[in-house]
Amino acid sequence: MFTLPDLPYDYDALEPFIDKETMTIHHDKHHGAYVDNLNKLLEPYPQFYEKSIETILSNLDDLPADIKQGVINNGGGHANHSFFWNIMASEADSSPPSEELKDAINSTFGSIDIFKEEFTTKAMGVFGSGWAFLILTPDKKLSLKKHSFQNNPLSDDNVPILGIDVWEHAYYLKYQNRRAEYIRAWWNIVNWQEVARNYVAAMG
Ligand code: MN3
Repeated sequence: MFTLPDLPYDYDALEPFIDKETMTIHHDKHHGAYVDNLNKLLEPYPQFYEKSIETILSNLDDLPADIKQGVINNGGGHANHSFFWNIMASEADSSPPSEELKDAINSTFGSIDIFKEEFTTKAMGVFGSGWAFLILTPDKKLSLKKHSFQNNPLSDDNVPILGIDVWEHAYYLKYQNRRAEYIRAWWNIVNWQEVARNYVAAMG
């Protein structure tokens, strides 16, 4: 069985950029529902309870056809949100990118500022519900990618390094339709240490 992980900080830790009420509903209700639905889908196929969600999403062809799309949606939702909570931290706990990550971003995008601009443009360009990701491709290149719904980068053999949830449930209570304002605020609470760990792990 899959379980809803606790947030790695308090519900109000990301204030004032992401409010306590949004975090509570987003984690307990939205992420919670993805986990519940995933467990229900896998009931007839309990062998999948033994696998990690990352392994399942990396090998979608192993899934029975009748649950495949459901696992993409709900397993993706579980993996994406588990990832998302960890790449954020309170403003006090967020620190600048490590030298190694900074060098990689600089050589791919030109500078951290250009990277942030291009990432923001990607996130603004997601039509409807979805995510923007910084990924590491199989040939170990950093790249930006939009994903609809809960499709996870691992299913395309890419490793997520950083990502932002731009479903309206992630920001509507505080920012209503102002996605750009949410994204601008979000940069203040990126946990660059965790992002750097993701990068180092993906580089192998
Ligand atoms: Mn969400």
